[in-house]
Amino acid sequence: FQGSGMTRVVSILFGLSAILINVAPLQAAEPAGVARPNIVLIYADDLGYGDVSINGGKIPTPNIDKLAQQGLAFRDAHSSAPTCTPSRFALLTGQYAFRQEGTGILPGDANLIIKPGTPTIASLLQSVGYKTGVIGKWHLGLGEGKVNWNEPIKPSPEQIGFDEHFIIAATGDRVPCVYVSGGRVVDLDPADPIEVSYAERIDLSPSGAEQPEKLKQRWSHGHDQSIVNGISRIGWMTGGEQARWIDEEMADVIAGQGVDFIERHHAEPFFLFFATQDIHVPRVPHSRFAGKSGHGLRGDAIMQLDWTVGQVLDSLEKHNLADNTLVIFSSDNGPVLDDGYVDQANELLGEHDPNGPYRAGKYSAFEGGTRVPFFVRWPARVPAGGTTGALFGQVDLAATLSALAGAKIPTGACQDSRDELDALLGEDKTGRPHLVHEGRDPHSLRMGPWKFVPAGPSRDSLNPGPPTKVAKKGALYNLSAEFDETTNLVNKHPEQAATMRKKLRAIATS
Ligand code: NG6
Ligand code: CA
Repeated sequence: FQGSGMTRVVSILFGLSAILINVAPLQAAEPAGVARPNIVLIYADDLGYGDVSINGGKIPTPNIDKLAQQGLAFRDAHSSAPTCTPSRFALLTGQYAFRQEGTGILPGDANLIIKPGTPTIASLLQSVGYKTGVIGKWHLGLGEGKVNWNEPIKPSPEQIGFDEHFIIAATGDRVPCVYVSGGRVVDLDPADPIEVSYAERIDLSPSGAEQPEKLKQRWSHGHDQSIVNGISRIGWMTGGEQARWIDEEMADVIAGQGVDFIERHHAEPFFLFFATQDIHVPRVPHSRFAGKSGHGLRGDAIMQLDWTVGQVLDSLEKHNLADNTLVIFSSDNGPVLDDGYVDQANELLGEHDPNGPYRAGKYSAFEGGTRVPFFVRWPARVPAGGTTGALFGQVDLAATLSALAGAKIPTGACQDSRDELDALLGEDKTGRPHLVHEGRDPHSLRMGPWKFVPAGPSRDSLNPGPPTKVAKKGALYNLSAEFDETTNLVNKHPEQAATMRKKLRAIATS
């Protein structure tokens, strides 16, 4: 009796699950024929438009090139700002960073600048069932008030939509030089607590300023405070010896975390924000890459970045996820050569052209500041081998990925983010009608082929040096006639300049 009862229950359950399986595809709100994709956003640091070989770079980047060739290559895609923190803020929140005070380059002990509860790409995807994780460079602050690095740190990425994190708090050149995961410093020995300060010299051991000759890599400007792993950094740090990272191992650690995340979540929809430390300074690649590019440590770091990308892509392949994973590859700002360490980035540059045909790079109001590599691969949906000239902003990813995944953005949130899914998938080749290129103040503006740079100083080189001073009337360039912003058309087309000046004001005050 029991046996036959069980059999009946099992067969009813079996029948029910068969019905459920049968109806499931009809209910899905997905594009016909494809399941909702996993999303992997690979975000390199300080990688210029021309730094990848598919965009003309002289350093081989076979994995990144392959990714681009298997999908869609953007020619006119932009980070929001020419530095890290505001770009990442805009990327995750779908809001231009200028709307909030205190969103410039953050010190390593800054507090989280995205208020818990603010919708982010991560929280939006999480709301529709994605497992979300961030690995690598964070640089959006942690905790509130004075952070105690020896206790659980809150708020962390967990409070703004990431189920998991394994991050460096700020940059490779800023203390604390430790990884943070689950709101705690990884491998911290409680008997050797960490102290961090940007205000006061708490580290009385010799600094980078005092012992430059003993350093593994010397500083050229700034970066002369606490010495960690033979390299002096910005800020002071004591303790946490066992938890300190080793720069040479960082790419392996981050790649390993990425592979592990995919392995653990391969059976459910996931969103991975995979933000490499490469190729930010200090450029200290593993011995597998050091000296291998023939273009110095900066080139070696590019090769290491490419290897890292290969690790993530291989892991998708291994789990049979490549076809239905949307992989986006980009960078947080344009390129820089001397960013504070003596690493021969200039001397060994050779014919390599980090900003491609564009003007200037990191920190600049000109195109090289924000026009970055941007590739989209989603074999199930996006044909291979495409290119697009659509104007695309990373600030649009919040609304675009939400639209793709069916997440609803609360009213008033992500105010600068536009649903540009058609452009992301290569179906609309125009993209945004206008895009702000955030600067310290003022901001520049793109409208179609036009670029308007208001009056003010702007970095105009891939190295520190005197800025170019844009005169009172501003500068206007037509990028369809020339890529490199050399001919100022502000006197020839004053009406276009006036329209753009007005538009900038309208966006800033909206
Ligand atoms: C600057 C640092 C630079 C880099 C940058 C942030 C000095 C002299 N320069 O202040 O080395 O760390 O901040 O880069 O300290 S970013 O990519 O994170 O925006
Ligand atoms: Ca950066």
